[in-house]
Amino acid sequence: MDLFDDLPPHPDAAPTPIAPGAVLLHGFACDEAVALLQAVEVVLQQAPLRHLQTPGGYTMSVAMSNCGSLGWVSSVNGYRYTACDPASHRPWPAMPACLLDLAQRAAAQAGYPQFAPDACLINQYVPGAKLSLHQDKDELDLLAPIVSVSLGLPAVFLFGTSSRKDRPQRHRLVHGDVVVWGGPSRLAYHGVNALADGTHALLGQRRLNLTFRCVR
Ligand code: MD6
Ligand code: FE
Repeated sequence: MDLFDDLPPHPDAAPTPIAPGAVLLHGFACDEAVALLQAVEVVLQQAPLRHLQTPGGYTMSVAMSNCGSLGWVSSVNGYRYTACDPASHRPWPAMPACLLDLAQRAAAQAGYPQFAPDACLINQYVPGAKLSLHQDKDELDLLAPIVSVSLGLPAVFLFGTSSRKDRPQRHRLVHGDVVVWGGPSRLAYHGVNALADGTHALLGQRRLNLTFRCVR
């Protein structure tokens, strides 16, 4: 038992490979987090967070919105990407330059130099909110990676294989961590355990996750 087991890796820690094609960049977004959050708040004024329905008839505990030319939505009719926010019937807000820039730098760092995301899903978790194991497979371009940015409260991220039966690995994601994930891992099942109580200096009792995708 090591006294330091519970400490997050230093932001300068070397990237942790989590599976073939998937890497955790510790603290990659830390220094620019305030600017990212300001840009996200502007997006959320145009396209507020909302709790979507699943095709199975559940209301998701995670609140969602989007920016970019396409946004991911779920309803009792299924999952899909849309050009307009179904709540306002207006196009999703444009992807702020600072978000796009961060996503492209993270992808390049992870070995995906040509990443051109057209969608950014914004997920907000409060204590108790969780995301069940799922695959992200609604994107046409399954060769492009997904870049996932964690801000605010820490979460336990579950990362399995492309078979739902395999027991997932668990990774603690803290403020500023970025996971880039593609190649052989692109269709891995993944999810987020129920968020623990806590208060983050910038975000209070929340975790925000931004996932950048290339849909078309
Ligand atoms: C989250 N992330 O971390 C949820 N999907 O809040 C995802 O569902 C996810 O982090 C695809 C790739 C990376 C992800
Ligand atoms: Fe996902």
